Amino acid sequence: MTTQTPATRRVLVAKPRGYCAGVDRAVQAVEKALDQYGAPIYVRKQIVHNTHVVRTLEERGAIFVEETEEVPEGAIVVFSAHGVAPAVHEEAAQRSLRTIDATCPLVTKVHNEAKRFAAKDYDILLIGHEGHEEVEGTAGEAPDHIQLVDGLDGVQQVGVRDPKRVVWLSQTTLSVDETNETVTRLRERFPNLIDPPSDDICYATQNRQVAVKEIAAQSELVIVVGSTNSSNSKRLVEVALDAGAKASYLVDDASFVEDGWLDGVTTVGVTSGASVPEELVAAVLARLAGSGYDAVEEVESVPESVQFALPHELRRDLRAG
Ligand code: 2E6
Ligand code: F3S
Repeated sequence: MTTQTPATRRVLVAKPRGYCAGVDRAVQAVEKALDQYGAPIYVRKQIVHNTHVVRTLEERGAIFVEETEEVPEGAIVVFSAHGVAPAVHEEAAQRSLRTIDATCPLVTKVHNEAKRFAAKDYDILLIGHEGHEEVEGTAGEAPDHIQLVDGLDGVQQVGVRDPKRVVWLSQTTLSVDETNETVTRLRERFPNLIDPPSDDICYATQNRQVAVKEIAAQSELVIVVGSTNSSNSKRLVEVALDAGAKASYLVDDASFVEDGWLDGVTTVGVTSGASVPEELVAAVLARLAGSGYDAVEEVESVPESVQFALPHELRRDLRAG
């Protein structure tokens, strides 16, 4: 008679995961503004799309508002990492607000591309998710020249003035594979479509997708830590499913992990979006260890070492102070 030993339950943790350079810079900008100027510091929109980050900063004295009109005259307001339209800068100046712009430099790069192509009178097809703050900010740079293409379904709705003068740009946090498909379809309609001068989907989005693909191919279940309004985190769930995971879920923290998800699962993959503090991943690993998944292996797919300097307004005052 042969006895079967149960397969070892294990966890594969993707690397890179979690904070990107733009999120680290934006969160630090609020923290350092609180240290330098004292509470309250106003922040327009969620500084990054993570409920835990927002709550922690609120506990330290940050006040999150939807629009600059909610900020008292003369107060300090931080603009979120997702960027703002020029009209928002103008409103803030009219209200004499002191602004700290925590827009990720890689979002600013896309704004600059939009301005440059609009100045040359190109039609710009901006691939992105309708209603997302980043897309609203980028489109606000040149509303007369930019049309939103929200995935494959948006391709047929686009109309351009001159098919020889059309460029596509994108939101920074899209699925690389889905965007390639959208571009292929756009190019079928507009064969002279120009590519962005460099990738708009940022390094952090791309690397986290490469890393989740690697663990998803070996896992029955992939848990992605991230908030429900985080575009890049949601894309990791889709990419994991496409890469072969039987199931994948987005969780804000360990308390959302359900026992039923683990039925019959030997290997669990774990990763996190670019706006997610590492302590939330550690808590998910502890939760899984409590269910017998205590063999943990980190799978590094791409080395990452990008860092950004703090916003210049803050650096100036930190130097002076
Ligand atoms: C700014 C730009 C891109 O929803 P999304 O993925 O865009 O945002 P976060 O805050 O979850 O991720 C970081 C980020 C900030 N990505
Ligand atoms: Fe910037 Fe990309 Fe992070 S655009 S905020 S580096 S996800």
